[in-house]
Amino acid sequence: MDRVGIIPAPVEMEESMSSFAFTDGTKIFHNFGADGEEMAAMANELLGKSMSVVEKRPSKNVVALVIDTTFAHNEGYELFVDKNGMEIKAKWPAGILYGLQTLRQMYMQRQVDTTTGTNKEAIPAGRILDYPRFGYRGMMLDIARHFFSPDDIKSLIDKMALYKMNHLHLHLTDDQGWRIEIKSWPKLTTVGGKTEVGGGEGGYLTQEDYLDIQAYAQKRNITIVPEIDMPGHTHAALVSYPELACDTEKREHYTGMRVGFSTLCWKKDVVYQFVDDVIMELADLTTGPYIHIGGDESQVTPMEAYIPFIERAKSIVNKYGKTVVGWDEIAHAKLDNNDVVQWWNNEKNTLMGVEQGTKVIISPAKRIYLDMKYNEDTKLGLKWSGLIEVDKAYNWTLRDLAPNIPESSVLGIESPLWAETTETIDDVEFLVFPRLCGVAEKAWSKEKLKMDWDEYSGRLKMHYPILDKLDVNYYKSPLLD
Ligand code: TNX
Repeated sequence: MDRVGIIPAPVEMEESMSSFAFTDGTKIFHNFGADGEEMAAMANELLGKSMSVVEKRPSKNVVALVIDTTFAHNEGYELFVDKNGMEIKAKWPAGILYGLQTLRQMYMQRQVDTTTGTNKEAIPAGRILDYPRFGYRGMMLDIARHFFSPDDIKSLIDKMALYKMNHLHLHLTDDQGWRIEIKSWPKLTTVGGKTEVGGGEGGYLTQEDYLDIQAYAQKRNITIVPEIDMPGHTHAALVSYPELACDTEKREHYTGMRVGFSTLCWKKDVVYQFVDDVIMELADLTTGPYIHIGGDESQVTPMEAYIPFIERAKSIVNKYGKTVVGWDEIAHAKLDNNDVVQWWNNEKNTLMGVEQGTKVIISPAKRIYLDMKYNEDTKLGLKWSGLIEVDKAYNWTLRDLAPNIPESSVLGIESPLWAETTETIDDVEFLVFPRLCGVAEKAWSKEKLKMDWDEYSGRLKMHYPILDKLDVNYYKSPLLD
């Protein structure tokens, strides 16, 4: 088993001297009813097989998916392989899914192994015990600066799932576009969704699209975290409904890349009615616990207005039963231990949150912003927080980067992809992969005292053929040659 490069690195792995080879007669057994049926179908999908499901567990040639409620780790799993077959044991179906993703990585690597005499259907025997370091392992996709279709979003979900990520934060609104249908304010999308950076045609998710994406994600144990950015980053809303601005002037669409010039008018009742309506509809659609209220770069909202605005937005989110997440600026407001601060830029802000008891999502721009260029020659991306080669996105520890943020406050790690420069999902993939693989490892695997780039990069190299097979347009770093 140690010949295979699993990412994120499992907690424990032992190899034994045999293997199990799939044949046409390999069966799937499970012990968890309708959910088990679904998981068996997922196993076939992930492995590209059509194994039939049997009710009685055979002694040989079987893939057994076993829920054991006494297993110690909620999202963890144990994968056991010997010559008679394999068993994935977990407390939750999510753990079974992660065991399958590990198996899928091993299987795909074997499929492309060109060593003579290898049986491409053979999985090395051994045992893996695995469970995550953090419960929040995420990526953010900005569909406001450029719009990406439900199919694009689903294809990204598939790839996140392979690396055991479990939260997809969708940045749904910004100056350039409003991308989620709100039935009580229809012009947000019919007007505000019409364009994007560069003047392309934009687009938006209907509520039906959103539900469909959410259900697709849920099957892969991924929770959608929707973001409505406010009070800044709201030009598209102001274009749609000028009464939400202090000056009520009619505005033109904005298709550039500047930030920090728009604000909802904090003095107006209609603005709070608007926020209430939007959050009510979104909370109603969303199955996950979080609603992200943005709160970043509100440079034209005076601080004495920003603070009460955020507090009011928070109370609306809480009223609809959801937990607030916001960019680190929101920690200027009064928060409590149900809230979550997303550290992207300012450690001081983040600590103001921690002092109020909030949880923290780690998203440092200088290390894991996926929209930063890899090097000076990278055509896509920005570089305001630096150039981020694949090693720089991996070689950090929480202790080095944020010695004052206690690990007990950390919910997890999320890597954002801002989409100012990415017009297509191929562009997105180029910036996301392979950096996201390393971020997934940081969020899942035990933190090592010293980051071992040599060891990691060896494993990462073994994922190139997997990414090729999945048709991912990834960046081939010269560091891995
Ligand atoms: C800063 S990160 C922003 C975004 C931009 C991004 C570009 C954050 C909370 N705000 O509005 O898209 O930089 O990297």
